[in-house]
Amino acid sequence: MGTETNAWLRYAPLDASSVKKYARLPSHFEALENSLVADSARKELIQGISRMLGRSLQPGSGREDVFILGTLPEVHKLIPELKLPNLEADGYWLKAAQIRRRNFFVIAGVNDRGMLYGVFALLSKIAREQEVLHIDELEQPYGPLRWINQWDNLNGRIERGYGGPSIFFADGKVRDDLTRAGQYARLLASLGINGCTINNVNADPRVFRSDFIPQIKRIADVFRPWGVQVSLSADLSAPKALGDLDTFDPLDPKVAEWWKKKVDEIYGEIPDFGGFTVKADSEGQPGPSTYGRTQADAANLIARALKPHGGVVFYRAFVYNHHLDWRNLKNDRAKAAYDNFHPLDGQFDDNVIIQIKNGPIDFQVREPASPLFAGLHHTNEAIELQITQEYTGQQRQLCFLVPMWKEALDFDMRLDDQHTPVKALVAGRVFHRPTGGFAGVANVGMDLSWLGNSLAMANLYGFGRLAWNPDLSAESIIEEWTRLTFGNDPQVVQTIDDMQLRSWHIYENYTGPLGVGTLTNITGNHYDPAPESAERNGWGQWIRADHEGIGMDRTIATGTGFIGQYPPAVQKIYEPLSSCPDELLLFFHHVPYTYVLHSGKTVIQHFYDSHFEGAEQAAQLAEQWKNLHGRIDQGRYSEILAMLEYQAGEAIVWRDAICNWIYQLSGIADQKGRVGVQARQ
Ligand code: GCW
Repeated sequence: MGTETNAWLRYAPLDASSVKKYARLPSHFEALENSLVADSARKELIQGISRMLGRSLQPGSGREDVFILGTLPEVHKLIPELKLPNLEADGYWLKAAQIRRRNFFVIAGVNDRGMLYGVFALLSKIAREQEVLHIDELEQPYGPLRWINQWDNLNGRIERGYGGPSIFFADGKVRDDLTRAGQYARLLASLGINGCTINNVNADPRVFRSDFIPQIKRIADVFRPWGVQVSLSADLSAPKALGDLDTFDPLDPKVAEWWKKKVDEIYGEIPDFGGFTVKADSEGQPGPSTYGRTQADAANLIARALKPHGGVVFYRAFVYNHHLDWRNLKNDRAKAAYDNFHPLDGQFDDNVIIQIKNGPIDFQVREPASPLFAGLHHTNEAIELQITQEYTGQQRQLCFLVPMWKEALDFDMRLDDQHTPVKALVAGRVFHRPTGGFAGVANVGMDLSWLGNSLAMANLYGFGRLAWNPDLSAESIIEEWTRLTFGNDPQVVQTIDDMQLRSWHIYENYTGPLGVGTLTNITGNHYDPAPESAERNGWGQWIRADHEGIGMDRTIATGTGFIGQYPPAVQKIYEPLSSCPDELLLFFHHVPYTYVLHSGKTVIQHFYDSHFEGAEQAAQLAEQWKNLHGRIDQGRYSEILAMLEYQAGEAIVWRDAICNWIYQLSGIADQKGRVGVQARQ
């Protein structure tokens, strides 16, 4: 197929009637700006128009109808008649105008990155056969920072990566051939992603070795033309682990000096280096607790080294104790992020961003929004979303996560009883923070489809689109993606959109409904059904299922008190059983199996019904896909059909495992006779 690595940037030729629609687009271009990024913008425009419309754009000589590519001030100089809009960094303006009897199609960016984003936006519209001839469109990002995290190890393997080996590293070194890294940067740029952390947050200190930094520079060199800043995950113990010092105490001046020198060295090689992502005091990673220091001490230590160069630190809030005593009913891992970071609010430097996972546990199939989003008023924050489907089918099952992310981003924290959606908090809009934004854990690999199957790429696309504009609906995002990836045949678009939009709920149905957690094997592969693996160990992903009932009591009144971390108006929703939504019931409450949901069903019957329904729905997905036979290329058709048929089988495995488990525990048979005593008769 060859073009698969282009994902949503295929620029497939449009059919003749659509090509005609764009006949009045200019035949020439003028590029006003000179830079690496501006060159990419120009080349991309020429390539996209040529591939989709079969026309080769020529440099203008001052008289023809032209595409004008430039920054806003440059455009103003050329066409003073145009009144320039006010836009934030990375924003762009697409404007068709007739001036002095000449047709101008202006693609203007606030900076060269904005201009590149404008080109991608225009080409996306043409690929989707949108009207552009009279365009006047302003776009700017919702928040300043839109980063991707890759959990790549230097040996070339990727933690929780399901799309093959690393595109960056092999055998302890940066790969010789970085073609795929460059292609990846282009894909990211088309979404407006402006930073990428290339190594695992379980970080290897060797990235800081002086012979390694020039290797990182080679990656920065292939990212630069696309406006994507390279950044590194930092092991806080690096000064000691590399043998340079006998301590990594964040308050020791020698340690501060080490980081300053190291950061200066990095910027010497990579002047547009982005900064660091840090996982500390979590799951065995070293951290400031070794010296009795705070997370703020550690974050500020490296932030100060980065500050003179304009770099930032994404400091992860995923700090928790994985040796919790499960016998203590007051213990609760969900409380950890807030307990660790809320008391430090206001102590972080301005170039530190606290990176908070969307939910308080760990990327489960459904969780409430983390209360920490509302718990930092004097600190920058970012939301961490997981594109790689660690707990949601590992790209071997269909699970489009945008509807789930939308729930977190749109969740209203009701601070001071005012509308306070999470998206506004993370973008720094509520407390007028200098920065903030979005981080997505992608973990693409060398597989030609990047993530392991081409439908999963809707999650990478969706993350990028939401990071640019979280107000977009899941429906509009998937419609864009499907058209770009599979073309504009209405039956193809409608079928794939429908499958993708239903897929998260289907996966939830046959794995872990009612907010109970994914019920997967949490100590092993995070994939197979194994609910018992979550109980009676220190990891704190407890379901608390016994013969009487199920669910974690996180209430203020009788439980762990986790609900108390939310603003009062949110507490009022989750604390009383009468208002807690069914889909999160077991996250917040421990109830008997016979408890009656708002839906009118008992909890136990809901388990049976949702698992049988989910397995049926999964089987339907494969049937739906078969309707597309002959409408899309055979390669992708067969690859995806095989995946969906496998998924239908897995859904049955899940259904039976979970239904039998809960029947064994509860002793209550399925009213419909599918599980338990009646099933055996
Ligand atoms: O979900 C867990 C994963 C770990 C990961 C960790 C984290 C990088 O199972 O593999 O480690 O989260 O987010 O730090």
